[in-house]
Amino acid sequence: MKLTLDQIQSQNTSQSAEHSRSFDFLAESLDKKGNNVEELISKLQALQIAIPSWALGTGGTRFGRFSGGGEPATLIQKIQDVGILHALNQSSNAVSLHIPWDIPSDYQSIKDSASEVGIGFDAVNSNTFQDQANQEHSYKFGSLANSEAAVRELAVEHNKQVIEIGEKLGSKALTVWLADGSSFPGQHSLRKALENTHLSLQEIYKDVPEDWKLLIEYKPYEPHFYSTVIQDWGTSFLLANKLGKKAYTLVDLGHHLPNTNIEQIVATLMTEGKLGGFHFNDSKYGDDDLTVGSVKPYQLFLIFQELVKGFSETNNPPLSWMIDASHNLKDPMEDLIQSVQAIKLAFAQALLVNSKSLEAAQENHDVAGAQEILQDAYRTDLRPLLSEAMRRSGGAIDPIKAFRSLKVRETLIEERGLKSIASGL
Ligand SMILES: [Mn+2]
Repeated sequence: MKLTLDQIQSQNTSQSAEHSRSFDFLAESLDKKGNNVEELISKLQALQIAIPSWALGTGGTRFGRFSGGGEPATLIQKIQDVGILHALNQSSNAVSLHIPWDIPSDYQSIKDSASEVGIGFDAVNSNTFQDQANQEHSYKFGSLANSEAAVRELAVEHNKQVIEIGEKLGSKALTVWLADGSSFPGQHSLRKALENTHLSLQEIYKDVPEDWKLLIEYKPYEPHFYSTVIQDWGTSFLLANKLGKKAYTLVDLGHHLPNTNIEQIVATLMTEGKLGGFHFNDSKYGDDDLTVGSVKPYQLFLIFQELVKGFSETNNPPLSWMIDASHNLKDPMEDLIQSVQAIKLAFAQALLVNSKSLEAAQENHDVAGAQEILQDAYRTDLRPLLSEAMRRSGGAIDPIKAFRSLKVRETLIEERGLKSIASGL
């Protein structure tokens, strides 16, 4: 299935009068406050968030999985789904592949299907947290951190293969998330596990092309519940620094203990020029993989406020923006549309913050004033601005509404059947 511009514009026609009214009203009030509305729109149009290939099928929990029907069973179908999302919101022009769930069999046809719907390839993700069929050694007791050299070599080799696959597709980053850790005190040597990880990453780093980034993800717990080798941003940052200029820290919002000040982590990493990428999601308790902005939208805004400031005030390079969520209740595509909208909304709100007034309030220790400035931006309803940016780019004024009235899921079920199941989680 492919959505055409005509289909989307026919959806927009019925909403355009109401949209124009609310956009004009917003634009006028933004303008009065000294904002450059055209500049805001072009920044929103430029923001592109990569869609992870594993999020296009229904996610599961360890208790069960309830498939929604019409799921993409092949990589080409996954790319087609990202194409549909991009057609609707004009903000999802890349897919982030997970290897080995999505190893291309025919590179040219994969690239052709992607370019047909205007999709590129963002970071490729390696997987050493599960054993593959007929694998020679097991990752049960760790991969890059394993005490056995043969297991470490296998895991290093896998990462090198993932880089090769990414190069053929035009990716520019490898994301490494390790499940390595221990579930019981004394299970392994904490120092040796870290040192083995460092040495293994050094081997992988040698194969990272000069114009690539190695993104090191961290997570405090799960699947192990006593220690995780790369447990926090500090450990990731330490390894990235040891490895060199191609290595960066990747922040996954769900990979923090409750109440961690993630915006402060962003600020610190950007000061050091070592923030490489983002995995967006939301969480209430842990790595819940909930829709971005569904639980803590104010925190998301505060994070974006640091990102926006960081981009203008530090030399931190551009980031890989990706969603990393996969839930088991919603239509995965509607969930992704909501996530991308939440990211753009937080970004737009952050762009609205009057940085000069905020700095003045900070200099004058005007604590209440600083809060007023932040919350004035956060509490401005910018949804018509998002709609206008999408409309001008050829997308839908309301992507969820369009997804539903164009009967995307129904058509996909017709095409692929009710029982088609996506590879991956
Ligand atoms: Mn992640």
